[in-house]
This record gives sequence, structure tokens and C-alpha cells, in this order.
Amino acid sequence: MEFKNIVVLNSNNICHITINRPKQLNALNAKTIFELNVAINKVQEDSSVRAIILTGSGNKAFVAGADIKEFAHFSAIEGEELARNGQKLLFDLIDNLNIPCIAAVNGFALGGGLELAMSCHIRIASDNSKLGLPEVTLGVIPGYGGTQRLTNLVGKGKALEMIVTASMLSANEALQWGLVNHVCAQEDLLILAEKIANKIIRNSPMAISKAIKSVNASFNKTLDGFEVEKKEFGSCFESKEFIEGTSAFMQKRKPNF
Ligand code: DAK
Repeated sequence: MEFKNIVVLNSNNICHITINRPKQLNALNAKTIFELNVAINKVQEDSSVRAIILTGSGNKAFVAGADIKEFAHFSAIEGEELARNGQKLLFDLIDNLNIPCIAAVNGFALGGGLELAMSCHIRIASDNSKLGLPEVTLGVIPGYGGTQRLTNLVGKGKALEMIVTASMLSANEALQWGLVNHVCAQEDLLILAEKIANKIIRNSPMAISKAIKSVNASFNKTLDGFEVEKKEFGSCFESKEFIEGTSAFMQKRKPNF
């Protein structure tokens, strides 16, 4: 499939996905969500890809939100249905990927844009970034998992302050709040993302997928995360990658996963 709103580039076990609507500050419309869904499903089937870097094109925005022009006329039923579909097609898909996804936030990450970054496993930001959930200024609340993921990341008090005041955080404030892991100059952002991705791709993809599953279980109220961890831990033993990892250690060489 040829993409119109995103650019996908695989190189050295890393898949770079760039949301490419710079004139609209990379606002997420339905087509972009669909294309991201297709690209990410394709990545899941490609065992050579060990990490994903997601960013926005241009130097102004990661994603300035869901496309306001598109959802302005929705009915209540359409809104709920689109929230369900969007969460399933993109946000939950990324959160539950077995490959780590790094959000390289290169400017505004607002509304659905911050929700997208929060569904990624790791967030880094350039120092010009502004992050916020301004939905209440439009008479709506975050609908792509933002009330849940922001609360998980920064705690209830800070999440509610951000949501009800609709304030934007600077990159350094987001760092202090634990919303992003690192802040750097914009020209260094992709270099830093690749540095993190290159550390990831040295490690066992099987163990990484189980680590993501176990960490995610701690936020799933229907699961006992400790039980999930025990089961996933046990299932590593006797696997090819466990044998390779432990053999490499004992033979004083690097593992080849
Ligand atoms: N949607 C559509 N177009 C957008 C956009 C957005 N979210 N953000 C920016 N643009 C467009 C602008 O309309 C403008 O287009 P033209 O007028 O040139 O055609 C272009 O991008 C450049 O924007 P500005 O001229 O405004 O640029 P400035 O530097 O002056 O301002 C800004 C940058 C980021 C402060 C400003 O653009 C802004 O406030 N943007 C809107 C931010 C925002 O409120 N985002 C939406 C948050 S609410 C749903 C689920 C979830 C959601 C909705 C529905 N369902 C399941 C139905 C989520 C909602 C949100 O994300």
C-alpha cells in the first residue's frame, strides 16, 4: 500500500515512521490513523524490525492533535464509536506491540498527539516541544486513552491539572513530571532516538516482548501483573534466545539474537 500521510523507512533493524502532514501540524485525521495501523501491523510481521521510532515531519509539531476539522460535526454515537475504533486501530495497538516504540516528540504534542506519544513505550522530546491535552477548550475530553495513560504516567493530581487547565507543558516541565524520559536539542532528537533503539536491538526480542507484556499488565485491572510476570518469566526458560543469551555469557562473547 502506498502511504499519503506517513513515511516509513526501515534501516538497520529500526523502522522509522514519520507522520507527514506538516502544513496541518501533522494533525491526526482518519486516513493517517488508518495508514499508521497498516504500517504498524506490517512491522509486526517483519522479524527484522526490532524497534520503531515515531516522529512528526517538520520542526514545529509531532502531532498537534486529532484533526479538529474532521471531528467537529460528529454525533455522540459517532464520537464514542470513533474513540473505540481509534483506540483499537492505533493507540492500543502501539501500547501492546511486542516491539518497543519510541516517540521522538519534535514540537507540539497536543490532544490526540500527546495521546499517541503516551501510547508509545518510551518518549523523548526536543527542547522546543509543548505537550498538553487541550480537549476541554473544545468542549470535549481526551478520547484516545489520554485520561488513563496520562494518569498512569504522572499521577492523578498532575493529570487532572493538565487536563482541566488545558495547560501546555514545556519539554523540561514534561521531563520533571515524568512525561518524557529525555530532552535534547531538536537536531539531536533522532540521534538520541536511534541511540536508544540501538541499545534495544542488541537484546533478546523474545524477552523484550515479554517485558512489555508484563509491565503493561500492571495497568490492566483485569490482570494480576505479578502472575503475568511469573508466567512470562517461566516461559523464557528453554527458549532459543535464553539458551543463546546464557551461553554467550558463559563463553564470554556477545549474544546473537
Ligand atoms: N486539527 C486540524 N488542523 C490543525 C490542528 C488540528 N488539531 N492543529 C493545527 N492545525 C492547522 C491549522 O488549522 C493551520 O491550518 P491553516 O489555517 O494554515 O490551513 C495549520 O495547522 C497551522 O496552524 P496554526 O496557524 O494555528 O499554527 P500556530 O503556530 O499559530 O499555532 C498551535 C500552533 C498548535 C498552537 C495551534 O495550531 C493550535 O492550537 N492547534 C490546535 C491544537 C488542539 O486544540 N488540538 C486538538 C486537541 S483535541 C476523538 C478522539 C480524540 C480526539 C478527538 C476526537 N474521537 C474519537 C472522535 C482528540 C481531540 C484532540 O486532539
